[in-house]
Amino acid sequence: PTTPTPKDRSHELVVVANRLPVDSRTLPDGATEWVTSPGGLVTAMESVMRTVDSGAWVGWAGSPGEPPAPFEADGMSLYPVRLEQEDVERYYEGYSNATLWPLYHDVIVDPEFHRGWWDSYLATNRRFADSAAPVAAPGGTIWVHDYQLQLVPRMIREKRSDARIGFFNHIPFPSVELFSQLPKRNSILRGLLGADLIGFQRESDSLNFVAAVRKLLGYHVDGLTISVPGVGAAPMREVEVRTFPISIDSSAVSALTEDEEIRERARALRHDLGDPAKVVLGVDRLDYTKGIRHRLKAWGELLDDGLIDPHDTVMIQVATPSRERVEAYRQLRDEVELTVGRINGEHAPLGRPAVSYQHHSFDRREMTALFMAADVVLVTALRDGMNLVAKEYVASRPDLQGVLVLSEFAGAADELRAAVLVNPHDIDELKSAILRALAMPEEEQEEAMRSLRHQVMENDVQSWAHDFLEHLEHAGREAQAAVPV
Ligand code: ADQ
Repeated sequence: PTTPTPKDRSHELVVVANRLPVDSRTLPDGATEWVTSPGGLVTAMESVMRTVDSGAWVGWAGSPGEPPAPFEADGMSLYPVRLEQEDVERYYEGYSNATLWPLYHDVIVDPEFHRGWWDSYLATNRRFADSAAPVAAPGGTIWVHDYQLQLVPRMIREKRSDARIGFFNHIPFPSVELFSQLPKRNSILRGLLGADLIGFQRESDSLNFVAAVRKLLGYHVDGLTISVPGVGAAPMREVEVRTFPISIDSSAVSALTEDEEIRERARALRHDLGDPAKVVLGVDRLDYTKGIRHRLKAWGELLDDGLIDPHDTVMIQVATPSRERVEAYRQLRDEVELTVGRINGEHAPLGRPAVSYQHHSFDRREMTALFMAADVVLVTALRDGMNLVAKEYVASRPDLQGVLVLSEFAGAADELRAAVLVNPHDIDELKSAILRALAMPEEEQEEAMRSLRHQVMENDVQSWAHDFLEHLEHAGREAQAAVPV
């Protein structure tokens, strides 16, 4: 049940993200109902929201035009931001997903630069900032998320210098050489530097950001602390940059594996595939950063070479529909589906796939059953901020069986050192890694999985969020006098 209750200047903690953590559902009588979407960020925020008296979330409700009035859900106040259809096309699909996304993922596809997109990004970021600034309590905390909203920290600071402002980037931050291609790059840096604390997934992202600030803005940098000149008469500020690798709700995922129905489902999944000796799994949003084409190429070649027998080894590829109005995503879908069709046409035994391809979403329980049924999970991202699938697989294997093949280019590779690490651009290396994973003796699997689980169970998304907020509380001092610029 939801009740509209906008509250000004009353929230101790305000989260700002492109999307609100809810999806709308139309009921048979035509009324709208809001259902919480079970993403990682929502889970993380639920745990920190419980520690404050009053929490709020500012974001887009998911459909263009007139937004719903503010409402309450799960003990949080939600403030919907208005996006017109044109903003969806220019700010979201354009500048965010066709300019920033490919550029920040090392130009796997060419980023597009259009001046109209930038104008919309600027205007839309302002709308998010204008919604967030008035609802934070005096001295309250505002936590801005991700690449769609990089201008928001500074825009909020201009109105609310009393607030503590944090920013976390969920995707990589590119090297200064690549970042320099971005038109309006300095505005992006200045936008981010409105925060007191800027968090990244891996150390290399933090270092890339600091290098860009030093080179492009010429600000004084001491380690990961940046001295930012105040605007007008405002004093010099110190902005902290720090690495906070995001995680999952590890114990909740692990607990699902105890559920008898899910265990049965895992057995049934294997049975439906013809009880193969080995099941290999890939789970990704259908995105060109995830290396799905490289994975299928390696798999196809292993079948061609006769090194994998499709009668006893099956691959499942789950590819969640994503950004289907952006051209590069349409092309990718066509290519992936063509390749899967070819592999199956050439290698699948009668009545059974060589690659079982699923282009839809699964719920958490089904996903856990898939992880429990998989002998090998392939995470072959060409570039990925973190990659939560890798951590979900590990959390789903308290039996200590199963092998994770993990790209060095996923943020998770910094922590999950016991995985079979691979450079997915090297198809031969990828093929060897897959064969090694398929042949790995049980004791070796156990040893690796024990080490991976230690990492994932100890560092969950709740501790990630608490850690960030704890650092934010101490960040953002006025700079010491006489710091050279
Ligand atoms: P994503 O690019 O979306 O996230 P990822 O970290 O792998 O990538 O998270 C995807 C999530 O969606 C996982 O929880 C996964 O289980 C789920 N999922 C994928 N396919 C699904 C399906 N068919 N059905 C149901 N669920 C599915 C961005 C960055 C990442 C970063 C996260 C969090 O690109 O690098 O790890 O944010 O910061």
